[in-house]
Order: sequence, then structure tokens, then C-alpha cells
Amino acid sequence: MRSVTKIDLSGSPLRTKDMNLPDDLLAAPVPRGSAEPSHPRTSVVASSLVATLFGLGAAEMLSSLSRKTQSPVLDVGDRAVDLAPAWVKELAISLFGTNDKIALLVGIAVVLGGYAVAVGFVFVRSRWLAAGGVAAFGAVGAAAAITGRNPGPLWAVLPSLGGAVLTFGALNLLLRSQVPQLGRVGGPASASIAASVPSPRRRFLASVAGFGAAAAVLGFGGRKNRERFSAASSRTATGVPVAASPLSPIPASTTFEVEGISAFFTPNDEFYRIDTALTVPQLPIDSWTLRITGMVDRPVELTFEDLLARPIVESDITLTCVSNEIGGGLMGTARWLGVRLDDLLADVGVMAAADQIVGKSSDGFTAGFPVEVLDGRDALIAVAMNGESLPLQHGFPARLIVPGLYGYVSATKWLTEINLTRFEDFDGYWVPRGWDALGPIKTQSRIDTPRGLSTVSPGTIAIAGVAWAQTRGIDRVEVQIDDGEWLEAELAAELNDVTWRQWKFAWDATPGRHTVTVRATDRNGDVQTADRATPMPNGATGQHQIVVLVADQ
Ligand SMILES: Nc1nc2c(c(=O)[nH]1)N[C@H]1C(S)=C(S)[C@@H](COP(=O)(O)O)O[C@H]1N2
Ligand SMILES: [Mo]
Repeated sequence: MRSVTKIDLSGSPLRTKDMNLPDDLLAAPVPRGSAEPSHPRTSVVASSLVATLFGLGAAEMLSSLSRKTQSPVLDVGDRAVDLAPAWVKELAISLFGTNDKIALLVGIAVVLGGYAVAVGFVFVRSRWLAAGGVAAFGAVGAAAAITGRNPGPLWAVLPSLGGAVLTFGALNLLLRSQVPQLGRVGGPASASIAASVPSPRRRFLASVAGFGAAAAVLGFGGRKNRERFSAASSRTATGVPVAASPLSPIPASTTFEVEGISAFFTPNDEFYRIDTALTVPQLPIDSWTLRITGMVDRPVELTFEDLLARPIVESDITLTCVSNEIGGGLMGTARWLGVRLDDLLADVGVMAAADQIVGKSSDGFTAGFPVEVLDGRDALIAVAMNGESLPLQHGFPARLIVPGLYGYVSATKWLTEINLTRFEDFDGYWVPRGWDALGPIKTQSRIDTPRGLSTVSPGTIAIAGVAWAQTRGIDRVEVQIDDGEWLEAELAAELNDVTWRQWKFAWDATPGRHTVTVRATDRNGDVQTADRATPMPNGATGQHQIVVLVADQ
């Protein structure tokens, strides 16, 4: 035993009473201004992190009890996605591409961890202030759960609030029992601590480990428990319907055998994924319906079976994201199978005053496009993609696919409602966020091979890629080497005017550093402009240019 005066983690003069404590407890007090890493400081960090994880684990478990609630972290993430200014999202997509969701979750974890630690240090000075901090953190989660594009019921605040209460409880247990110099001293309490706690440090570590283990059990248990809401088994059990007149395999003339060129059909597992959903909506078909609502004469609600009772068609269509940069990969081609949207809408009767068709997703996402787009093109309520039921990430059980329009105004995944309305009355998800209400796909081309900055041998090199101008069709693709003339590339046969078209060009590569540029011309005679524009607000413009290094020999 030794006698100490004022042991306070924060170095603030909270306590000045002398007290007697076992040496063990004083293992590493933090003298004011000490630069040494110390036990109490690390205890506070560990306690606050583990208490927060425990609270989050509990919230995960609580939220897994209902399909209407999800982890508060995801609720907050969803709100962040919805509230982030457009430029932040553009930056995120350009920095992280299709990993933008992971980047967001890592960001949330870092902010949350920092906040938790700050609350821990506040706790050391004032427990009630810290309680406020934890309550605020619970309130953010609770607010996120019941607001936003897909608000839960009022009781969806419970996992967050429960998590916050448990976080605070854990903080209390960890910080108050372990670091008695932080607790009330003097009187019977300190006497009993001194007498009955031979190794508080060990006990502390055991508590940290205990809460950590509980956090893991609750968190992983919650995730596991949520699996019963998964639509995966519904998807596996769902057969792919057969089209009334199935399409043949594409003719060989529509593709070139050039190493490195995009496969005509993009395999489902390589198909780009862009959406605002941090967790993939799970819509088993037995509880799924599609409602056609709004300015229609005969609103209907269709089950999956009702939908499939309609004529089934197949169509090869290239889907393109408005956020795709020049030369980027946010596009792909698939053989889609489903039901024609124009037929279905003809059956329900669209009122003359309606000018917008809005697809609504189970998660609150919306995308709208003009009624007049249905000009005979194969706009589909798609249920299958490249011969498989729609993958969960790509909208199972049904989504819209509208040739010629960027996905953000048309291709609603996890489709649950089609609403007929007017542009003046309703904006789709991205419109108030700065993107154009109309999103026709621009005429573009891309060099797939050689790769930019690669080194090739001199001699004849196949330059090749794809060009697209959905609904107009590609008329010509030209290649320019350095500042030379524009030379016509060879085009593969056109499959239809809503898929990309492969092109190739035999280049007599001479040693040195060369630039290769490509441009496409559509059937309207419009040439892909060299003027660069960002994807915002209606799709990037510019020509794809790469630098190729040709070796000496
Ligand atoms: N429910 C929902 N559908 C959505 C989106 C979304 O965020 N949520 N994003 C759209 C966008 S911007 C694009 S480009 C396409 C991408 O479809 P994919 O992920 O199947 O490639 O889906 C569209 N459908
Ligand atoms: Mo997109």
C-alpha cells in the first residue's frame, strides 16, 4: 500500500482526497502531461470500444428479430447515402467505384470508434455527460431508423435505444469497477474494493474480454438470425420461365475473337452493381407483389405467378450507368427475360394526363421516365438475366430494364410498384440530388485492348473495344493514332440497336509512345464529342484515349 494524492486519469483536479489503494490499482496512473502510454488511458479506450461493440452487437441481435428493422449502423449509413451532397457521392464512386459501400461502412466505423473513445474520456470526468453522449448516439440510430426513404415503424427505434442503454451499462461496469480511482472513494466502497479485489487489472481484462465475446456472439448471432429473412432460398427454388419465342444464341458475326475485348454478354457475377442499398433487399417471391398504381384506369396488384402468367419475352440489352466515366466499366450486356411493360400498362389503362412512369423499390428508391419512351422498344419487367433468376444484387425477384435510358432513371431493382404520375408532381430519387430528370444514354465508345499504359511489341496490333448508342445504333467507329487522321475501325455485325457493338482496328505499331483515341458515330449521324464533361448531371462526354508503349523490338 502506498498513499496517493489525486489520481485522475484526465489530470483534472476532480479529487484531491488522499486515499489508500492497492499497488495494483496504481499500475500506471497518468500524471498530467505524461507522454507514456498508460494503463488507465488504454483502459478507457478499450472500455469505450468494447462497450460500444457490445451495444452494437445487442442492437444487431434485437434488430434481427424483425424483417422491418436493420442494424442501426446500416440505418445511419442509408441516411448518409441519402443526405450526402451529390459531389460527395460522385467523388465516392470515382474514388472507390463499386466499392463505395465498403468505403462508407469503414468511414462510419472510424467515426463511431472515435466518438466512442471520446465518450469514454468524458465518462471519466462526468458520467452523466457521457450518458448524454451515449443517448445522442442512440438517438441518431433511432432517428435514422424511422426517417428517410424507407422509414421503419415507430418501434424500429428499439434496437438503437436498447443498444445505447446496454452500451452505457457496459461502460459503467467496465470503467467504474476497474478503475476505482475514477469512482466514488472514501467510505465503505473503497474499503471493500481494497479488501476484495486482489487483481483488478486481471478482472478488468476479463470483463473486457467478456463484453467483447458477448458483442461477437450477439453481433454474429444477429446476422445469422437475420438469414431467415434471406431471399436466397426463394431464388434457388424459383425456376426460370421460358420465353414464348426464345432468342437464338447470338450470331458469330456479332463478336470478334480478339483477346481482351469485352465478352458480348457480361457474366452475372462480373456485372457492375450500382445502387443505394447498403444491404441487399430480400424479397422472397411468396410475399412479393407488384402494384400498378397512380394515374391508371384499373390499378392492379400482381403476384409473381400473375406476372409470369403474362407472355414472357427475351431481349438482349446493354445497361449503362450515368456515373460511368469515359473508358469506365459501369455497363454490361445481358439477355434479359420478363414481361413487356407496354402490354401491361395497356391492360391497366394509362390516363392521358400521365407523363411519367415511376418504378419504386422495396427500399424506397425510385426512378422515373417518360411514358412516351414506350415506343415499341423492349422495356421489360425483368425476372431473369443471362438464363438465371435475377441475382439478389441485381433486383430479385423483378426489376425494370428500359433500353436507351441510364439506369438511374429507369432500371429500378427490387421492384414493388409502378406508379403512373406527372413529372411536375414527382421527382425520382436522383433528381433532387442534381441529376437530370431525363437520362437518355449518350453515344460512346471504349477501348478494351490494349490496356492503357501497357507495352506491346511492334507490328500489327489489334485495337478493339465496344461502342454503344442504345436505341439509335452504332453507325461507325473511328480510331486516331497520335495526331493522325481518323481511320475507320471494323464493326462486328449489329445484333440490335440496344446492345453495344464490338469494333476492332489493325494498327501497325511502331516503336515509341503513342496515343490511341476512339470515337463513335450513331445512326443519327451524331459523332461522339471530344468535349469532356463530368457524369453529373446527365452522363459523361469525351473520347476514350489511352497511351500505349510500343517496344523497340
Ligand atoms: N432499387 C434500386 N434500383 C436501382 C438503383 C438503386 O440504387 N436502387 N440504382 C440504379 C442505377 S443508378 C443503375 S446504373 C442500375 C444498375 O443496375 P445493376 O446494379 O444491376 O447493374 O440500377 C438502377 N436501379
Ligand atoms: Mo447508375
